[in-house]
Amino acid sequence: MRKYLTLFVLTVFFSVIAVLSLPPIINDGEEPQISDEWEPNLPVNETISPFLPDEPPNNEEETEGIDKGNTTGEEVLEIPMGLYASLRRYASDHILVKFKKGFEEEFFPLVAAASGASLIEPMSIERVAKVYVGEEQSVESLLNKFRESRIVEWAELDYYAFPAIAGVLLRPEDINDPLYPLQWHLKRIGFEEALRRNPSAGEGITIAVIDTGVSYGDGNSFPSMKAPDLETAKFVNGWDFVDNDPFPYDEGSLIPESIYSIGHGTFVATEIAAGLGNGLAGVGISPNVSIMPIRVLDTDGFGLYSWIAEGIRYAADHGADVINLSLGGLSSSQVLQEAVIYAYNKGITLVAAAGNLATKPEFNGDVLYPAKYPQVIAVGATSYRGGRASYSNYGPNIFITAPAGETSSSIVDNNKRDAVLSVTFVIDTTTGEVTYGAFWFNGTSFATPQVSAAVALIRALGVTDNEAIKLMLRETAIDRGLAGFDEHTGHGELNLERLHKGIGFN
Ligand SMILES: [Ca+2]
Ligand SMILES: [Ca+2]
Ligand SMILES: [Ca+2]
Repeated sequence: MRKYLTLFVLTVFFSVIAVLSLPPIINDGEEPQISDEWEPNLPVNETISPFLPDEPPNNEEETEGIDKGNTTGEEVLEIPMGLYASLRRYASDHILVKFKKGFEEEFFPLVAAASGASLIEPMSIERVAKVYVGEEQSVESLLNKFRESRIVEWAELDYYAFPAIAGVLLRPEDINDPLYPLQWHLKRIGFEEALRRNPSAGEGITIAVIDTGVSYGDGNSFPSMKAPDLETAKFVNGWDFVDNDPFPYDEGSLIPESIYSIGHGTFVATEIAAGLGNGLAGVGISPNVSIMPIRVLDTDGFGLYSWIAEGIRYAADHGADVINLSLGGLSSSQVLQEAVIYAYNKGITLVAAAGNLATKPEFNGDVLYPAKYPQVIAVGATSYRGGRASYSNYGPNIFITAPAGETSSSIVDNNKRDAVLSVTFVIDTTTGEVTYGAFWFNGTSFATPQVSAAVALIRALGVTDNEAIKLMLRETAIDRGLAGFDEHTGHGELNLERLHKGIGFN
Protein backbone atom coordinates (compact mmCIF):
# COMPACT_ATOMS: atom_id res chain seq x y z
CA MET A 1 0.00 0.00 0.00
CA ARG A 2 2.72 2.40 0.92
CA LYS A 3 4.60 1.67 -2.28
CA TYR A 4 1.49 2.24 -4.35
CA LEU A 5 0.86 5.56 -2.70
CA THR A 6 4.41 6.77 -3.14
CA LEU A 7 4.35 5.95 -6.81
CA PHE A 8 1.37 8.16 -7.41
CA VAL A 9 2.53 10.97 -5.20
CA LEU A 10 5.76 11.26 -7.07
CA THR A 11 4.19 11.52 -10.45
CA VAL A 12 3.01 15.07 -10.00
CA PHE A 13 5.77 17.58 -10.28
CA PHE A 14 5.49 20.99 -8.96
CA SER A 15 6.05 23.38 -11.83
CA VAL A 16 8.11 26.10 -10.25
CA ILE A 17 11.63 26.14 -11.48
CA ALA A 18 13.69 28.48 -9.42
CA VAL A 19 13.56 31.14 -6.82
CA LEU A 20 16.46 33.35 -7.13
CA SER A 21 18.74 34.69 -4.51
CA LEU A 22 15.98 34.92 -1.97
CA PRO A 23 17.32 37.03 0.83
CA PRO A 24 18.41 40.02 -1.29
CA ILE A 25 15.07 40.35 -3.01
CA ILE A 26 12.79 40.24 -0.05
CA ASN A 27 13.44 43.01 2.33
CA ASP A 28 16.56 45.02 1.74
CA GLY A 29 17.86 44.39 5.22
CA GLU A 30 14.72 45.47 6.99
CA GLU A 31 13.12 43.39 9.67
CA PRO A 32 11.35 40.58 7.82
CA GLN A 33 7.59 40.60 7.93
CA ILE A 34 6.43 37.87 10.23
CA SER A 35 2.98 36.54 9.75
CA ASP A 36 1.30 37.51 12.99
CA GLU A 37 2.66 41.03 12.83
CA TRP A 38 1.59 41.52 9.26
CA GLU A 39 -0.77 44.34 8.52
CA PRO A 40 -2.44 43.64 5.20
CA ASN A 41 -2.97 47.33 4.53
CA LEU A 42 0.66 48.31 4.96
CA PRO A 43 1.86 49.99 1.83
CA VAL A 44 3.92 47.46 -0.01
CA ASN A 45 6.75 49.90 -0.48
CA GLU A 46 7.66 49.22 3.13
CA THR A 47 7.96 45.51 2.62
CA ILE A 48 9.21 45.21 -0.94
CA SER A 49 11.58 48.12 -0.96
CA PRO A 50 14.24 46.67 -3.25
CA PHE A 51 11.94 46.93 -6.24
CA LEU A 52 10.69 50.45 -5.82
CA PRO A 53 11.08 52.75 -8.78
CA ASP A 54 12.94 56.02 -8.31
CA GLU A 55 9.87 57.91 -7.21
CA PRO A 56 7.65 55.77 -5.06
CA PRO A 57 4.11 57.10 -5.15
CA ASN A 58 2.78 58.60 -1.96
CA ASN A 59 0.04 56.09 -1.46
CA GLU A 60 -0.34 55.62 2.27
CA GLU A 61 -3.68 57.34 2.54
CA GLU A 62 -5.07 55.76 -0.59
CA THR A 63 -4.26 52.24 0.53
CA GLU A 64 -5.98 52.90 3.86
CA GLY A 65 -9.22 53.43 2.02
CA ILE A 66 -9.31 50.25 -0.01
CA ASP A 67 -12.83 49.05 -0.42
CA LYS A 68 -12.63 45.29 -0.72
CA GLY A 69 -13.72 43.72 -3.94
CA ASN A 70 -14.90 46.88 -5.53
CA THR A 71 -13.22 50.18 -6.08
CA THR A 72 -9.73 51.22 -5.12
CA GLY A 73 -10.33 54.94 -4.97
CA GLU A 74 -10.28 57.67 -7.53
CA GLU A 75 -7.69 56.04 -9.77
CA VAL A 76 -10.35 53.61 -10.88
CA LEU A 77 -13.09 54.52 -13.28
CA GLU A 78 -16.21 53.35 -11.57
CA ILE A 79 -19.54 52.97 -13.28
CA PRO A 80 -21.83 55.51 -11.63
CA MET A 81 -24.66 54.02 -9.61
CA GLY A 82 -27.13 55.68 -11.94
CA LEU A 83 -26.02 53.39 -14.69
CA TYR A 84 -26.88 50.34 -12.61
CA ALA A 85 -30.39 51.69 -12.23
CA SER A 86 -30.57 52.19 -15.97
CA LEU A 87 -29.70 48.54 -16.52
CA ARG A 88 -33.34 47.84 -15.65
CA ARG A 89 -34.34 50.15 -18.46
CA TYR A 90 -37.13 49.21 -20.85
CA ALA A 91 -38.61 50.72 -23.97
CA SER A 92 -40.98 53.55 -23.08
CA ASP A 93 -42.93 53.57 -26.33
CA HIS A 94 -44.02 49.96 -26.67
CA ILE A 95 -44.66 46.65 -24.94
CA LEU A 96 -44.48 43.05 -26.16
CA VAL A 97 -47.66 41.04 -26.40
CA LYS A 98 -48.37 37.45 -27.31
CA PHE A 99 -51.91 36.99 -28.56
CA LYS A 100 -53.94 33.85 -28.16
CA LYS A 101 -54.48 31.63 -31.16
CA GLY A 102 -57.09 33.02 -33.52
CA PHE A 103 -56.45 36.67 -32.58
CA GLU A 104 -53.84 37.33 -35.19
CA GLU A 105 -52.83 40.11 -37.52
CA GLU A 106 -56.22 40.83 -39.05
CA PHE A 107 -57.53 41.74 -35.57
CA PHE A 108 -54.72 44.18 -34.79
CA PRO A 109 -56.42 47.41 -36.02
CA LEU A 110 -59.48 46.54 -33.96
CA VAL A 111 -57.43 45.73 -30.86
CA ALA A 112 -55.47 48.97 -31.28
CA ALA A 113 -58.64 51.00 -31.48
CA ALA A 114 -60.11 49.27 -28.44
CA SER A 115 -56.97 49.63 -26.30
CA GLY A 116 -55.92 53.08 -27.36
CA ALA A 117 -52.60 51.77 -28.71
CA SER A 118 -51.21 53.78 -31.60
CA LEU A 119 -49.93 50.77 -33.55
CA ILE A 120 -49.63 47.00 -33.29
CA GLU A 121 -46.70 45.70 -35.27
CA PRO A 122 -46.29 41.94 -35.74
CA MET A 123 -42.85 40.47 -35.05
CA SER A 124 -41.14 37.54 -36.70
CA ILE A 125 -41.99 35.50 -33.61
CA GLU A 126 -45.29 33.69 -33.94
CA ARG A 127 -48.28 35.64 -32.48
CA VAL A 128 -45.98 38.15 -30.76
CA ALA A 129 -46.31 41.84 -31.57
CA LYS A 130 -44.98 45.20 -30.49
CA VAL A 131 -47.82 47.31 -29.16
CA TYR A 132 -47.07 51.04 -29.23
CA VAL A 133 -48.49 53.50 -26.70
CA GLY A 134 -51.15 55.91 -27.86
CA GLU A 135 -51.61 59.53 -26.93
CA GLU A 136 -51.76 60.32 -23.21
CA GLN A 137 -50.96 56.72 -22.41
CA SER A 138 -48.04 55.34 -20.42
CA VAL A 139 -46.28 52.11 -21.20
CA GLU A 140 -47.27 50.83 -17.74
CA SER A 141 -51.00 51.53 -18.20
CA LEU A 142 -50.90 49.90 -21.63
CA LEU A 143 -49.21 46.87 -20.08
CA ASN A 144 -51.94 46.55 -17.43
CA LYS A 145 -54.65 46.86 -20.04
CA PHE A 146 -53.21 44.04 -22.16
CA ARG A 147 -52.48 41.80 -19.18
CA GLU A 148 -56.18 41.95 -18.31
CA SER A 149 -57.33 41.15 -21.83
CA ARG A 150 -58.77 37.71 -22.52
CA ILE A 151 -57.25 37.56 -26.02
CA VAL A 152 -53.73 37.93 -24.68
CA GLU A 153 -51.46 35.07 -23.63
CA TRP A 154 -48.91 37.36 -22.03
CA ALA A 155 -47.73 40.97 -22.09
CA GLU A 156 -44.45 42.37 -20.89
CA LEU A 157 -42.10 45.32 -20.97
CA ASP A 158 -39.35 45.28 -23.61
CA TYR A 159 -36.21 45.40 -21.45
CA TYR A 160 -32.71 46.32 -22.53
CA ALA A 161 -29.94 43.78 -22.21
CA PHE A 162 -26.40 45.03 -21.63
CA PRO A 163 -22.92 43.74 -22.29
CA ALA A 164 -21.32 41.53 -19.70
CA ILE A 165 -19.00 44.34 -18.69
CA ALA A 166 -20.11 45.55 -15.30
CA GLY A 167 -18.56 46.77 -12.10
CA VAL A 168 -15.26 48.58 -12.22
CA LEU A 169 -13.77 49.38 -15.58
CA LEU A 170 -10.01 49.71 -15.57
CA ARG A 171 -7.81 51.80 -17.83
CA PRO A 172 -4.07 51.89 -18.45
CA GLU A 173 -4.08 55.44 -17.01
CA ASP A 174 -5.21 53.96 -13.71
CA ILE A 175 -1.95 52.10 -13.22
CA ASN A 176 -0.03 53.63 -10.32
CA ASP A 177 1.44 50.42 -8.99
CA PRO A 178 5.09 50.94 -8.12
CA LEU A 179 6.41 47.57 -9.34
CA TYR A 180 4.52 47.62 -12.62
CA PRO A 181 7.49 48.99 -14.60
CA LEU A 182 9.44 45.88 -13.63
CA GLN A 183 6.74 43.49 -14.80
CA TRP A 184 8.18 43.31 -18.29
CA HIS A 185 6.10 40.25 -19.13
CA LEU A 186 3.03 42.51 -19.19
CA LYS A 187 4.49 44.94 -21.68
CA ARG A 188 5.69 42.04 -23.77
CA ILE A 189 2.21 40.54 -24.12
CA GLY A 190 0.59 43.89 -24.93
CA PHE A 191 -1.27 44.21 -21.65
CA GLU A 192 -1.96 47.95 -21.78
CA GLU A 193 -3.30 47.94 -25.32
CA ALA A 194 -5.62 45.08 -24.40
CA LEU A 195 -6.84 46.93 -21.30
CA ARG A 196 -7.58 50.00 -23.40
CA ARG A 197 -9.80 47.90 -25.65
CA ASN A 198 -11.27 45.73 -22.94
CA PRO A 199 -11.65 47.57 -19.62
CA SER A 200 -13.78 44.71 -18.25
CA ALA A 201 -10.52 43.28 -16.89
CA GLY A 202 -12.28 39.91 -16.81
CA GLU A 203 -15.38 41.03 -14.87
CA GLY A 204 -17.92 38.25 -14.44
CA ILE A 205 -15.47 35.44 -15.19
CA THR A 206 -14.28 32.88 -12.62
CA ILE A 207 -10.83 31.31 -12.83
CA ALA A 208 -10.25 28.24 -10.68
CA VAL A 209 -6.64 28.18 -9.47
CA ILE A 210 -5.93 24.50 -8.81
CA ASP A 211 -2.68 24.69 -6.92
CA THR A 212 -1.20 25.04 -3.42
CA GLY A 213 -4.16 27.20 -2.38
CA VAL A 214 -4.22 30.99 -2.25
CA SER A 215 -3.57 33.52 0.55
CA TYR A 216 -7.08 34.92 0.30
CA GLY A 217 -8.51 34.60 3.80
CA ASP A 218 -9.67 37.36 6.12
CA GLY A 219 -7.68 36.10 9.09
CA ASN A 220 -4.87 37.90 10.88
CA SER A 221 -2.22 35.24 10.67
CA PHE A 222 -0.70 32.86 8.19
CA PRO A 223 -2.11 30.90 6.39
CA SER A 224 -5.62 32.38 6.73
CA MET A 225 -4.51 35.91 5.85
CA LYS A 226 -4.64 37.73 2.56
CA ALA A 227 -1.58 38.42 0.43
CA PRO A 228 -0.88 42.09 -0.21
CA ASP A 229 -2.30 43.25 -3.51
CA LEU A 230 -5.11 40.68 -3.33
CA GLU A 231 -7.08 43.11 -1.12
CA THR A 232 -9.23 44.18 -4.05
CA ALA A 233 -9.41 40.76 -5.71
CA LYS A 234 -12.64 38.80 -5.69
CA PHE A 235 -12.87 35.22 -4.50
CA VAL A 236 -15.52 32.53 -4.64
CA ASN A 237 -15.63 29.42 -2.46
CA GLY A 238 -13.18 26.68 -3.22
CA TRP A 239 -12.03 23.51 -1.49
CA ASP A 240 -8.88 22.06 0.06
CA PHE A 241 -8.50 18.50 -1.28
CA VAL A 242 -5.21 17.98 0.59
CA ASP A 243 -6.73 18.41 4.03
CA ASN A 244 -10.34 17.94 2.90
CA ASP A 245 -11.61 21.19 4.36
CA PRO A 246 -13.36 24.27 2.96
CA PHE A 247 -10.33 26.51 3.55
CA PRO A 248 -7.96 26.26 0.57
CA TYR A 249 -5.42 28.64 2.07
CA ASP A 250 -1.95 28.50 0.58
CA GLU A 251 0.35 26.74 3.03
CA GLY A 252 3.31 26.85 0.68
CA SER A 253 5.29 24.18 -1.15
CA LEU A 254 8.83 23.21 -0.48
CA ILE A 255 11.29 23.97 -3.25
CA PRO A 256 13.34 20.80 -3.73
CA GLU A 257 16.84 20.94 -2.30
CA SER A 258 16.26 24.26 -0.60
CA ILE A 259 15.22 25.54 2.79
CA TYR A 260 12.46 27.64 1.24
CA SER A 261 8.81 26.97 0.80
CA ILE A 262 6.88 29.30 -1.47
CA GLY A 263 3.29 30.36 -2.00
CA HIS A 264 3.03 28.95 -5.50
CA GLY A 265 -0.75 29.27 -5.89
CA THR A 266 -0.70 32.75 -4.40
CA PHE A 267 1.85 33.84 -7.00
CA VAL A 268 -0.38 32.43 -9.75
CA ALA A 269 -3.36 34.29 -8.25
CA THR A 270 -1.54 37.62 -8.09
CA GLU A 271 -0.37 37.26 -11.68
CA ILE A 272 -4.04 36.97 -12.60
CA ALA A 273 -5.78 39.30 -10.18
CA ALA A 274 -3.40 41.59 -8.26
CA GLY A 275 -5.00 45.00 -7.75
CA LEU A 276 -4.54 47.60 -10.49
CA GLY A 277 -4.39 51.25 -9.53
CA ASN A 278 -4.12 50.65 -5.79
CA GLY A 279 -0.61 52.01 -5.40
CA LEU A 280 0.62 48.61 -4.26
CA ALA A 281 3.16 46.24 -5.79
CA GLY A 282 2.34 45.27 -9.39
CA VAL A 283 -0.80 44.47 -11.37
CA GLY A 284 -2.64 41.35 -12.44
CA ILE A 285 -3.67 40.73 -16.03
CA SER A 286 -7.40 40.39 -15.31
CA PRO A 287 -7.95 42.06 -11.92
CA ASN A 288 -11.76 41.93 -12.09
CA VAL A 289 -12.08 38.15 -12.34
CA SER A 290 -13.18 36.01 -9.42
CA ILE A 291 -10.62 33.49 -8.23
CA MET A 292 -11.76 30.06 -7.03
CA PRO A 293 -8.89 28.71 -4.89
CA ILE A 294 -8.59 24.92 -4.94
CA ARG A 295 -5.81 23.26 -2.98
CA VAL A 296 -4.35 20.07 -4.44
CA LEU A 297 -0.60 20.45 -3.79
CA ASP A 298 0.71 19.76 -0.30
CA THR A 299 3.46 21.48 1.62
CA ASP A 300 6.03 19.18 0.02
CA GLY A 301 4.96 20.39 -3.41
CA PHE A 302 3.18 17.23 -4.52
CA GLY A 303 -0.42 16.44 -5.25
CA LEU A 304 -2.20 13.16 -5.84
CA TYR A 305 -3.92 12.79 -9.20
CA SER A 306 -7.07 11.95 -7.24
CA TRP A 307 -6.97 15.36 -5.55
CA ILE A 308 -6.38 17.10 -8.86
CA ALA A 309 -9.18 15.18 -10.56
CA GLU A 310 -11.55 16.06 -7.72
CA GLY A 311 -10.37 19.66 -7.89
CA ILE A 312 -11.16 19.84 -11.60
CA ARG A 313 -14.61 18.34 -11.05
CA TYR A 314 -15.26 20.72 -8.15
CA ALA A 315 -14.38 23.70 -10.34
CA ALA A 316 -16.55 22.37 -13.17
CA ASP A 317 -19.52 21.88 -10.85
CA HIS A 318 -19.21 25.22 -9.08
CA GLY A 319 -19.22 27.70 -11.92
CA ALA A 320 -15.61 28.07 -13.00
CA ASP A 321 -15.18 29.40 -16.55
CA VAL A 322 -11.44 28.78 -16.75
CA ILE A 323 -9.27 26.25 -14.91
CA ASN A 324 -5.61 27.10 -14.34
CA LEU A 325 -3.35 24.11 -13.70
CA SER A 326 0.21 25.28 -13.06
CA LEU A 327 1.25 21.71 -12.35
CA GLY A 328 1.90 18.49 -14.16
CA GLY A 329 2.85 14.84 -13.88
CA LEU A 330 4.67 12.33 -16.10
CA SER A 331 1.96 9.67 -16.22
CA SER A 332 -1.25 9.68 -18.13
CA SER A 333 -4.18 8.67 -15.98
CA GLN A 334 -7.75 7.60 -16.42
CA VAL A 335 -9.05 9.63 -13.49
CA LEU A 336 -7.25 12.78 -14.61
CA GLN A 337 -8.28 12.47 -18.24
CA GLU A 338 -11.91 11.83 -17.35
CA ALA A 339 -11.98 14.88 -15.08
CA VAL A 340 -10.49 16.98 -17.89
CA ILE A 341 -13.08 15.73 -20.39
CA TYR A 342 -15.87 16.33 -17.87
CA ALA A 343 -14.85 19.98 -17.47
CA TYR A 344 -14.21 20.45 -21.19
CA ASN A 345 -17.66 19.10 -22.02
CA LYS A 346 -19.13 21.70 -19.69
CA GLY A 347 -17.54 24.38 -21.88
CA ILE A 348 -14.78 25.27 -19.44
CA THR A 349 -11.37 26.30 -20.77
CA LEU A 350 -8.55 24.28 -19.22
CA VAL A 351 -5.05 25.76 -19.29
CA ALA A 352 -2.04 23.82 -17.97
CA ALA A 353 1.72 24.12 -17.64
CA ALA A 354 3.88 22.18 -20.12
CA GLY A 355 6.40 21.36 -17.37
CA ASN A 356 9.95 22.37 -16.44
CA LEU A 357 11.89 19.19 -17.07
CA ALA A 358 13.34 19.90 -20.50
CA THR A 359 16.92 20.18 -19.25
CA LYS A 360 16.76 16.88 -17.37
CA PRO A 361 18.15 14.15 -19.62
CA GLU A 362 16.30 11.39 -17.77
CA PHE A 363 13.00 12.74 -19.09
CA ASN A 364 12.19 13.14 -22.74
CA GLY A 365 11.21 16.80 -22.46
CA ASP A 366 7.69 16.09 -23.64
CA VAL A 367 4.70 18.05 -22.35
CA LEU A 368 3.36 16.75 -19.00
CA TYR A 369 -0.17 15.72 -18.03
CA PRO A 370 -2.76 17.15 -17.91
CA ALA A 371 -1.33 19.71 -20.39
CA LYS A 372 -0.80 16.93 -22.94
CA TYR A 373 -4.49 16.07 -23.24
CA PRO A 374 -6.06 17.56 -26.37
CA GLN A 375 -8.80 19.23 -24.28
CA VAL A 376 -6.18 21.29 -22.42
CA ILE A 377 -4.23 24.31 -23.66
CA ALA A 378 -0.57 23.42 -23.04
CA VAL A 379 1.52 26.46 -22.14
CA GLY A 380 5.29 26.68 -22.43
CA ALA A 381 7.62 29.48 -21.34
CA THR A 382 9.71 31.94 -23.32
CA SER A 383 12.73 33.82 -22.04
CA TYR A 384 13.29 37.58 -22.07
CA ARG A 385 15.10 37.14 -25.38
CA GLY A 386 12.05 35.46 -26.88
CA GLY A 387 13.04 31.84 -27.47
CA ARG A 388 11.84 28.81 -25.55
CA ALA A 389 13.13 28.90 -21.97
CA SER A 390 15.58 26.01 -21.64
CA TYR A 391 13.54 24.29 -18.90
CA SER A 392 10.23 24.51 -20.78
CA ASN A 393 8.90 21.15 -21.94
CA TYR A 394 8.10 20.92 -25.62
CA GLY A 395 6.94 18.64 -28.39
CA PRO A 396 3.99 18.35 -30.77
CA ASN A 397 1.50 19.01 -27.97
CA ILE A 398 2.76 22.45 -26.99
CA PHE A 399 0.09 24.96 -27.93
CA ILE A 400 1.30 28.41 -26.95
CA THR A 401 3.99 30.09 -24.88
CA ALA A 402 4.08 33.10 -22.57
CA PRO A 403 7.05 35.02 -21.19
CA ALA A 404 8.10 33.50 -17.87
CA GLY A 405 11.83 34.12 -18.25
CA GLU A 406 14.92 31.94 -18.39
CA THR A 407 16.52 32.49 -15.00
CA SER A 408 15.85 34.96 -12.24
CA SER A 409 19.57 35.19 -11.56
CA SER A 410 20.17 37.18 -14.70
CA ILE A 411 19.53 40.91 -14.82
CA VAL A 412 18.32 41.83 -18.27
CA ASP A 413 17.62 45.54 -18.14
CA ASN A 414 18.17 47.92 -15.24
CA ASN A 415 16.49 46.22 -12.32
CA LYS A 416 14.58 43.75 -14.43
CA ARG A 417 15.39 40.09 -14.16
CA ASP A 418 14.75 37.33 -16.66
CA ALA A 419 11.70 36.16 -14.71
CA VAL A 420 8.13 37.09 -13.78
CA LEU A 421 7.67 39.54 -10.92
CA SER A 422 4.61 39.11 -8.72
CA VAL A 423 3.52 38.90 -5.10
CA THR A 424 3.46 35.91 -2.77
CA PHE A 425 5.17 34.64 0.40
CA VAL A 426 8.28 32.67 1.15
CA ILE A 427 8.77 30.56 4.26
CA ASP A 428 12.23 29.98 5.67
CA THR A 429 11.67 26.42 6.86
CA THR A 430 14.58 26.58 9.29
CA THR A 431 12.92 29.35 11.29
CA GLY A 432 9.30 29.09 10.13
CA GLU A 433 9.38 32.76 9.27
CA VAL A 434 6.81 33.78 6.63
CA THR A 435 7.59 36.77 4.45
CA TYR A 436 5.14 38.32 2.02
CA GLY A 437 6.59 40.35 -0.81
CA ALA A 438 7.33 40.55 -4.50
CA PHE A 439 9.52 37.83 -5.98
CA TRP A 440 11.01 36.87 -9.31
CA PHE A 441 10.02 33.36 -10.39
CA ASN A 442 10.56 31.27 -13.51
CA GLY A 443 8.60 28.30 -14.74
CA THR A 444 5.83 27.24 -17.05
CA SER A 445 3.71 27.59 -13.89
CA PHE A 446 3.93 31.32 -14.35
CA ALA A 447 3.41 31.33 -18.11
CA THR A 448 0.13 29.42 -17.64
CA PRO A 449 -1.80 32.06 -15.64
CA GLN A 450 -1.01 34.64 -18.33
CA VAL A 451 -2.94 32.49 -20.80
CA SER A 452 -5.74 31.78 -18.29
CA ALA A 453 -6.15 35.51 -17.70
CA ALA A 454 -6.18 36.13 -21.46
CA VAL A 455 -8.96 33.58 -21.84
CA ALA A 456 -10.89 35.34 -19.06
CA LEU A 457 -10.55 38.67 -20.87
CA ILE A 458 -12.04 37.37 -24.09
CA ARG A 459 -14.69 35.35 -22.26
CA ALA A 460 -15.75 38.60 -20.56
CA LEU A 461 -16.44 39.94 -24.04
CA GLY A 462 -18.74 37.02 -24.73
CA VAL A 463 -16.48 34.56 -26.55
CA THR A 464 -17.09 31.28 -24.75
CA ASP A 465 -16.58 28.51 -27.30
CA ASN A 466 -13.40 26.62 -26.48
CA GLU A 467 -12.40 25.98 -30.07
CA ALA A 468 -13.03 29.64 -30.98
CA ILE A 469 -10.89 30.68 -28.01
CA LYS A 470 -8.07 28.38 -29.12
CA LEU A 471 -8.30 29.62 -32.67
CA MET A 472 -8.05 33.23 -31.51
CA LEU A 473 -5.07 32.51 -29.24
CA ARG A 474 -3.35 30.61 -32.04
CA GLU A 475 -3.94 33.11 -34.81
CA THR A 476 -2.91 36.14 -32.77
CA ALA A 477 0.18 34.67 -31.07
CA ILE A 478 3.53 36.17 -32.08
CA ASP A 479 5.51 33.63 -34.02
CA ARG A 480 8.71 32.56 -32.25
CA GLY A 481 11.47 30.16 -33.28
CA LEU A 482 11.03 28.51 -36.66
CA ALA A 483 8.38 30.04 -38.90
CA GLY A 484 4.87 28.85 -38.11
CA PHE A 485 4.03 26.18 -35.57
CA ASP A 486 7.09 24.61 -34.03
CA GLU A 487 7.56 22.11 -31.25
CA HIS A 488 9.50 24.53 -29.05
CA THR A 489 7.15 27.49 -28.90
CA GLY A 490 3.91 26.04 -30.28
CA HIS A 491 1.88 28.56 -32.24
CA GLY A 492 3.95 31.35 -30.72
CA GLU A 493 3.86 33.72 -27.77
CA LEU A 494 0.64 35.00 -26.24
CA ASN A 495 -0.19 38.54 -27.30
CA LEU A 496 -3.16 40.32 -25.76
CA GLU A 497 -2.97 43.34 -27.99
CA ARG A 498 -3.22 41.28 -31.15
CA LEU A 499 -5.82 39.08 -29.50
CA HIS A 500 -8.09 42.07 -28.97
CA LYS A 501 -7.38 43.66 -32.32
CA GLY A 502 -7.83 40.32 -33.96
CA ILE A 503 -11.38 40.00 -32.73
CA GLY A 504 -12.44 43.42 -33.89
CA PHE A 505 -11.93 45.65 -30.88
CA ASN A 506 -9.70 48.24 -32.52
CA1 LIG B 1 -7.03 23.99 4.53
CA1 LIG C 1 -1.30 46.57 -7.34
CA1 LIG D 1 7.25 29.38 -34.65
